Amino acid sequence: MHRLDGRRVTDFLAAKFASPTRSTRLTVVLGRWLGIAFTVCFLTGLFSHGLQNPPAWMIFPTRPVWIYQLSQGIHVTAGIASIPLLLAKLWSVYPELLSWPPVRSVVHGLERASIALFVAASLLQVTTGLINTYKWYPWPFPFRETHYWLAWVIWGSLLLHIAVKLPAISAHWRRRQAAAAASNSPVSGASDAAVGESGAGVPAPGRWSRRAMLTAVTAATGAVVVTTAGQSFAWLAPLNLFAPRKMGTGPQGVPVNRTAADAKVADAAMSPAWALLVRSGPVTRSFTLEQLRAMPQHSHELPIACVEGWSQLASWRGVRVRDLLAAVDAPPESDLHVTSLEPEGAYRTMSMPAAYARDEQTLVALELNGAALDLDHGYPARIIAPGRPGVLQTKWLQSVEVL
Ligand SMILES: Nc1nc2c(c(=O)[nH]1)N[C@H]1C(S)=C(S)[C@@H](COP(=O)(O)O)O[C@H]1N2
Ligand SMILES: [Mo]
Repeated sequence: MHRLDGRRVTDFLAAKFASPTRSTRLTVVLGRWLGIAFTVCFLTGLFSHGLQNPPAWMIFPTRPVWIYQLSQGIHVTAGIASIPLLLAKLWSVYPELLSWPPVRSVVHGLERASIALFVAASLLQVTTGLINTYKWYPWPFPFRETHYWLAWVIWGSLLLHIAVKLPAISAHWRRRQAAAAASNSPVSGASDAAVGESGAGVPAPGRWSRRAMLTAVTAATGAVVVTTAGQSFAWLAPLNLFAPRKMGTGPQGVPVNRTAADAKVADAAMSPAWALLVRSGPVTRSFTLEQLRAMPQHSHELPIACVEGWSQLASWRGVRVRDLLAAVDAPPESDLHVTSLEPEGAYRTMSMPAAYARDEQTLVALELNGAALDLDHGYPARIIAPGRPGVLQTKWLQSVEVL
């Protein structure tokens, strides 16, 4: 029997998967792209999280009205793009992940631990994020909180990783430097020495050049972006093959996230006794659908922009929220508490900061694209406000109260 020798195993694996395409330069180039994609995801993610769980200093931009549609479309698209980039980057370094002994010193051990954390958190982040865009939640933890905290874990471990690898990164930042570094003294690992090439690299027969590898990664990234971004960006909608929601589908030409049947509101929403309750302090009024229709009606083109990335511009018509506030003598500068007829669940209640409540485009919508709201779009009345995540555009209204 042979004793299992770790070094032998990893040397064997490294030799088996060796490719002259792998080099520090390739890793740095991929790392740059991935770094950009992750930074974009992080910043747009913070914005989205802040809109839903606002810290005290949060600002709530309402113009342009498509600001959240844009930022969340970019968030989901950059997240999808980072999947092929992350896989390619892992491919470019994994002989190093297999190097033996696994820990050479305390610093080396810490560095590897941070990389393990970064890789695990990143893979979990992009796969759960992707699955989430398919409206599938096959896990017991709350998605948004987990997604948010994983982002900080990724960011922390990434900064540590960049700090540790700074010498290699700066030596291979420019193509010319990289060529020199590869032929003189490889900064990290034996991969550069094995390459024995310069610049874009002359491949050994039967091997890919680095440029071919980068072209393939670019093509793969471009392909996943182009076939999914049409859920968020109308001009790419015809190419939307894989994103789960298609623009222009669903009742009244707008996709539905959760139907009235799913939300168990159909009976309450169809009830002839329905009336919208509006309250400010001691003043309470209730408005029947007829009374709401008798008030001044306003029309606005506003998007539904789901946190899951799909969005759709639509034409909404209804009563200004600030007119309803005036009817109960509330100042337009009021934070609101809105409830849905929905009996339970996270969508039942919604807080609306004054920035939206006072906005002339924030409506209690009664119509969508020229007809009374479909039951699945929130009949008899729903909220539509500029610049807000779809999840806060509450359907099947019950009450609007000043906090
Ligand atoms: N009461 C209630 N409002 C709701 C929801 C819900 O499930 N219940 N879904 C929200 C989500 S996540 C989105 S993206 C939008 C979608 O609106 P639509 O179904 O009319 O397209 O409604 C929002 N309003
Ligand atoms: Mo949503």
